[in-house]
Amino acid sequence: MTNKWNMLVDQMRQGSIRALSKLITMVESREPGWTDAMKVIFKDTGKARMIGITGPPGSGKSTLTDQITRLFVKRGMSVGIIAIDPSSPFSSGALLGDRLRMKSTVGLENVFIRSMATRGAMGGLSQATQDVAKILDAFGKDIVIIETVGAGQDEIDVVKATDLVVVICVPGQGDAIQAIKAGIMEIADIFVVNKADREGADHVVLDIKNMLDIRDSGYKPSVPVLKTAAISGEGIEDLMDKILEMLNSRQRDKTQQEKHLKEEILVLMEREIACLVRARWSRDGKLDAAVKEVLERNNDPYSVVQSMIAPLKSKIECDTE
Ligand SMILES: Nc1nc2c(ncn2[C@@H]2O[C@H](COP(=O)(O)OP(=O)(O)OP(=O)(O)O)[C@@H](O)[C@H]2O)c(=O)[nH]1
Ligand SMILES: [Mg+2]
Repeated sequence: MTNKWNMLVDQMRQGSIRALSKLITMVESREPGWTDAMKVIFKDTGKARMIGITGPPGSGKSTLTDQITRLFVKRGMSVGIIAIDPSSPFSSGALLGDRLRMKSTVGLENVFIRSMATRGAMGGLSQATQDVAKILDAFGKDIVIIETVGAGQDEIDVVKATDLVVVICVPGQGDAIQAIKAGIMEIADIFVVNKADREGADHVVLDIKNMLDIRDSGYKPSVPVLKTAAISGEGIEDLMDKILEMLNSRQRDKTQQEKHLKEEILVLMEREIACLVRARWSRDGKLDAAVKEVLERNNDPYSVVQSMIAPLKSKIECDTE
């Protein structure tokens, strides 16, 4: 590892917020040497619990995150927040908005907030988010909260990789359940009906419970449905207790972690291979030449891909024999 990375990792370990921010930026943008840095950082991970908070735009995710973070801190825990912003290619805009929403926790010593743009995440949003989460874990955060609207597969993958998924619904959005993207409902560990100060919250609770009953008619995994008014803090303490209770009961469940790790290793491997092949074929215009051949119908895309991976294929097949 180069001196620059070494210094940053050391400073981060000693608690430097500046080094932490810098490291995150460098890993996020995949600066050369990032994997070596992550290898070292990984040794310090595995202590933080990751919570995914997702729900439609404006449902109160940031307000709720702010409130619950305050309670975690009150109980002596240190919290990292990753807010994923779907709209802006730049994280600064998102940061300002989230800082406004999270005003009671911004500036607290034990809280670190980071915004990430969905667009332009190098190496895929899910992987980039997991890397940032690991750095926060290594930094010593007890809890890492990831906030995302859960639109699109990328964002669903982000929450899937957490230890516990909280899905927020709100009354007054027509059919509240319809507002939740397909694929999100299935991964919820806890449902929260926020804005319970508004009319119709009980109705949404019933709708969700009915949906759970229908879905799980054969068995009862008992996904809790809680009501909150994040704006006033109502119900947040109960939500936190539920989250901690569920996290504790899963403490020894290694299967989930194994599944996540396996998925992560495979995704990393795919990207590494793709990078290698891309780099090789971009050199000396090999790819451009192949494209021209295909264009002239002197070759086809399938054969090009076969020859792209041929050297790897023979090596890997030899290896396993
Ligand atoms: N009435 C009411 N308003 C709330 C409640 N929680 C949040 N809000 C308001 O809802 C609006 C959106 O809140 P946010 O916390 O920014 O929601 P979000 O889900 O993070 O929004 P995005 O990140 O933009 O998707 C803000 O004006 C909040 O003040 C609540 O419990 N009751
Ligand atoms: Mg928000």
